[in-house]
Amino acid sequence: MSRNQDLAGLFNRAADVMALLEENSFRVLGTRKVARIIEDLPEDVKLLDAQGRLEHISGIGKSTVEKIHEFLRTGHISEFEELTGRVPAGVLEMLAISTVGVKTAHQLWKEAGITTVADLKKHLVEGTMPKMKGFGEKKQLKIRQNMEFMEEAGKRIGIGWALPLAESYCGTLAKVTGVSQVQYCGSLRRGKESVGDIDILVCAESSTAPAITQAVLAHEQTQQTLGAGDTKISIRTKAGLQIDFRIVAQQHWGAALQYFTGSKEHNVRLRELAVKRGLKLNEWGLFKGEESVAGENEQGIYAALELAWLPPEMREDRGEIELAQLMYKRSRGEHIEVKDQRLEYLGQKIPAVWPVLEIADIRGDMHSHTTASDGHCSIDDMIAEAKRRGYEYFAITDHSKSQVQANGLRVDRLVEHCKAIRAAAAKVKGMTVLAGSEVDILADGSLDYPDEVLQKLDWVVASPHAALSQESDAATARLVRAAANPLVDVIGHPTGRLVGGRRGLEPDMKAVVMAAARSGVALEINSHDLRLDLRDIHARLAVEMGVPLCINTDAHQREDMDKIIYGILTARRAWATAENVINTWSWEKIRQRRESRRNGSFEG
Ligand code: DGT
Ligand code: CA
Ligand code: CA
Ligand code: ZN
Repeated sequence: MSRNQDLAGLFNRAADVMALLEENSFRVLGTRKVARIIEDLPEDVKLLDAQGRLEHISGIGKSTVEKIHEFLRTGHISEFEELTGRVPAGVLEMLAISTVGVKTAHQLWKEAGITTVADLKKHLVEGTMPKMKGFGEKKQLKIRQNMEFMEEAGKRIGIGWALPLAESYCGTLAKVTGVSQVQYCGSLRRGKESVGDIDILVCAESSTAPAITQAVLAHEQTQQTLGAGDTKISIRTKAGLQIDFRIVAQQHWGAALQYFTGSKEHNVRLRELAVKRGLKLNEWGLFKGEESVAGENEQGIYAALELAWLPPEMREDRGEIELAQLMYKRSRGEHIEVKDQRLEYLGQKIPAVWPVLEIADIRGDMHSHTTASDGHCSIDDMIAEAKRRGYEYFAITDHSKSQVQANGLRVDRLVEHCKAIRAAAAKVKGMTVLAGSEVDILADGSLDYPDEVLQKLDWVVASPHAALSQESDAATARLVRAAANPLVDVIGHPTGRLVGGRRGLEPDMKAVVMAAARSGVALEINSHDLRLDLRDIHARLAVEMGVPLCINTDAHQREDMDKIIYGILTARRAWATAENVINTWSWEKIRQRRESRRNGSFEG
């Protein structure tokens, strides 16, 4: 929800300003924490406020509520503006350069008198930087390189780019003699929709470093080395992405894996748990004094902290630590009581081992296109591909008539198309082929085909494509209305957002999820790496409220079906297990639910 993001941005920015002004560090931390809480809210702050629920959110105190009120009234927070006025705008801009943290910016400002990014660049290029402690040639070069990179690339890289690239480097390194394991970490391993850089861990003795360096440099995507030592190699790829490789010995592998996977917030919590037990946790291991307690594998570290191991996608400090504590207890046969509100919905279902959702759990793709609308492959080709993947069912859902630019089908063409799909289906053994539609949800929430037409289809995905910048209230009403139609099986890419591109609809997602819960419609996680819609926090809301998800690829050609992995990663970030995803069920189970919704006997 972008209003929440804008508000969180103000708190984050204020925390930066406070740090630059050397305010009390508790105040800085507290402000950052509030920013994170707001960022993670699955509902619009305006709505929460209107319903008087703002003050009940843990971590949001009275003074924060007052600030939020001011923001909702005026769009700004005067206390923060007053603070920001005390720092030159250019100094704040510098913080966007990676490797320029608050400390460095403060130093540049106070010691060198540099107050603009342009001025900073000039000093770096001309070598006129005043001498300062901890500000040697190396650091200067790094800042300069990062500035140049920012000018080139500007923003974060989508997971659809980063994951194949990381896998390619990992594949290359796995073949190097002396390398026993390779794993990408960081935000990529956590399955985030976009990443700042790629972090790769290589398990080997440091004597292998030269061979590893050689292999990295020989990779066809490597453009430039930023640094190469015995334990760390940094490069820039041709696409402008930075990759950091770290070489780690076997006995530190698990600790390094855990540390570099993050998130930083998750790690901070783990370190606190370690400290409480008189232990020290870092990227080398978990230590009691000098003695190593754990470090060779991740499980050992979690277990020593009395936590169950959790999938990387859940490590965002969004309640997973509390869950891991309960899972650990349960695995040891202890009675558990759930007090944490966020965990309540899991209730007595808290497992001893988290049942990680896998690609193999997916039994069918329920949203795809053919040349009948804007796809690139025939009905037969798409069916063959689904069959090749071992799917038990497969839905062909071309666009409806309003999608003129996508060659959407008028009713007469839809009838013909369904005939063709069913004829093709009759030739397929062992896979149920569904003749469906991706029907447009029009701006007012009505559908692009009348009910009589939808009634005849085997599968109905309803998605918004146009009017994606409408007001939030209108977007809510639109999606709620579409969700209420029992002829709709799935709401496809519910917001229409594009990662790093279009904001899409910004409905009151809780209202949409509640409408889905009432009607029994599933909500899609569209797996296309540029969509990932529902996004993680919204899908989490669906899971918490018992609304099933449907993970589809929206394939427009055979190879698009590979993109299912991105949907799976997003679903894991939403704490979904196979149970929460309808297309891990048998077709018979889906069909029965569909029947009951269509004949009015469905009961939540
Ligand atoms: P990104 O690259 O912006 O998408 O996000 P990450 O999470 O990959 O962050 P990155 O690349 O800066 O660092 C990789 C991991 O290293 C991060 O997930 C956790 C760990 N890490 C980095 N900085 C810190 C820190 O200051 N404290 C702790 N505890 N861990 C850190
Ligand atoms: Ca990273
Ligand atoms: Ca990194
Ligand atoms: Zn669509």
